Amino acid sequence: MHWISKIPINHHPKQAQIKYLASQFQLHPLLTQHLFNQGFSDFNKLDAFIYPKLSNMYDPFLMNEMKHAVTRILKAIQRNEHIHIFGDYDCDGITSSSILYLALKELGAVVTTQLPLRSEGYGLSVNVVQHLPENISLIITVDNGSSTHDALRAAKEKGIDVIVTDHHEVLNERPDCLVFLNPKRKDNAYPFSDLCGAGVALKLVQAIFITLNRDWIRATEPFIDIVMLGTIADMMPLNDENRIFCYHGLRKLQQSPRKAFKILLDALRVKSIDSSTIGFTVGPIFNACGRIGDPNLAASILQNNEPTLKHDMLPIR
Ligand SMILES: [Mn+2]
Repeated sequence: MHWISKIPINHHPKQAQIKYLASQFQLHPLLTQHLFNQGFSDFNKLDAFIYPKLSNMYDPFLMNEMKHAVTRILKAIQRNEHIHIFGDYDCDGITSSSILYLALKELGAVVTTQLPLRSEGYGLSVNVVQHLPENISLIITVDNGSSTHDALRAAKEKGIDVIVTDHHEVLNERPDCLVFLNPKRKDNAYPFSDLCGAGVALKLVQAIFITLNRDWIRATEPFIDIVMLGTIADMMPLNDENRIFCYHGLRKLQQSPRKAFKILLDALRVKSIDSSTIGFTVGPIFNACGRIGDPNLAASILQNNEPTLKHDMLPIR
């Protein structure tokens, strides 16, 4: 066991605190010492690690430009503007667009989603912008948009506002869009930069609910299984805020799965669910939709409260 510290507990300079934490959490002193050495060195930090809590999610307004994003979206809802969510064809794109769609729909928005086919290429393109229905006045990208400068210019020329929400590295300057949400932007102020696209979408939803004075934990919790799927399928590190999403998302999937997941898990005859089930079974099914078919179909299953799974969508056994 290579991770065990070479310092025996009785010689550790903080042995009193480690023993105290071990007794408080009823952990083996050796494990507590290891966690202590990994930075879980006081009661609150260890408590947050062992019992991940939705209330420990970060303030979404720490993300640069979040307030501006919320203001524009609420204005669009109030004015009955047509909001168009544009995602990506992989599982993260499917999940991020579905989270935002479901939340905005619940708030009474006029909203549609679109994921490109793989043959159409990644990200918002000039071609997509040019073929949008006339009445769209706000595009929200999810899981893409940080480097799509030509498409943003085309949208600007058509008078369409664009809120870019993304988590990919920002290759050039800030894209020329109305709002730019990305925990990887160079001047990022958000404390955790390893969110996936679905994670960024969830932070936006959380910020909208906070602004509307809703109980944001109760309002955000219904999407926790979807953000978990996006986070694991996009191979994000399962620490920090991602750990909160995945802990609660996996529990929800285990205890009270939404209908779409229930049908899928029943078809797969999956009994117990952990991150490997998502990473090696459920995630690849959603990713495959974008690889060999139409990812919009997979998204519609998550976005529909009464989904049906067609027989030809089941994996071959
Ligand atoms: Mn992604």
